[in-house]
Amino acid sequence: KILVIGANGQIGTELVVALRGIHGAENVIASDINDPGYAIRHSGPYELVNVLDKDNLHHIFDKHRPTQVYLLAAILSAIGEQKPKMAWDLNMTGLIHILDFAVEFKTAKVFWPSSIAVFGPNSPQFHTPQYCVMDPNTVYGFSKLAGERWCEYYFTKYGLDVRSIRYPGLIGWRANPGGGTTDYAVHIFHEALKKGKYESFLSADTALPMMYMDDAIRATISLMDAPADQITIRSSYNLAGLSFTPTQLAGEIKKLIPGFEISYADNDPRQAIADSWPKSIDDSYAQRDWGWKLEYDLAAMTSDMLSNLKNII
Ligand code: VAH
Repeated sequence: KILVIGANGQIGTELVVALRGIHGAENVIASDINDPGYAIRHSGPYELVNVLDKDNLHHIFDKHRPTQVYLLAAILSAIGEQKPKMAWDLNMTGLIHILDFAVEFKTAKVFWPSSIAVFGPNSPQFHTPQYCVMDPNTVYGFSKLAGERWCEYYFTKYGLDVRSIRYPGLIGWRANPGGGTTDYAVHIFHEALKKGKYESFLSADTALPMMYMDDAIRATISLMDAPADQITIRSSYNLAGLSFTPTQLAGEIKKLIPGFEISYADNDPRQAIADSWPKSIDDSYAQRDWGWKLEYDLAAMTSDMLSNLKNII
């Protein structure tokens, strides 16, 4: 049995679909703090889970004895700056509860998402390496950095096979992002189809590491399926994706929606968060340890997003 916690989120929604396609719907338990979207509930088992409620978690682990747990519940960068203590509590205490129950119930593998948000203003900005100065200045960023330290600690101290990826900004059509800084790169597609224009909350030349969700899900499953002795990083793997600016993304959309117009808001608080992050990432460890290779470039991502979104908007 595989337990996905945070199944209604941007990554969770996609992971439930992918894992159910591989393992069968009845073997993948979707769970979240609230009732699911229609699609998730009606394709397999669903539980209400609150990662801050130890009794609830103990009951779920005892009932399902999961062999794998994906903990995707988190508060992202932008909302994290509005609710810093709540973000720290949910992101940190939630993780520690899951790590403890995974040890207690001998869960074979645990996945936990980190982010390129663990890097900060003094990290190298281009081709940011796996190991470097990391001075994140968002609560989300340093909760993810601390979480990486906890993951490596539980591997070293208890032998827990916990694995992690530092995701770039993720772009997908099945579920919207919630409260992140890279969300502009999803909103722009919806607005392009609905209104033919979009006002970006990040400035025209803000380059960020991004990735199409199909690549992110494939990377996650590749990492989780890799033999344990190939995994040399037990904090979290850099994953590069592709780097682009709002202007470059708008240019790609214009090729398919010729009249599309982009404009730029100024002094949005998310600009400062984006400016503290790297512009591109080096993911040579993921390439070496578990054969990672990106499939979607900017053109392929843009056409796949638009062709899927236009059917559901
Ligand atoms: C966020 N989507 O914007 C997340 C992600 C790298 C960005 O961590 O907060």
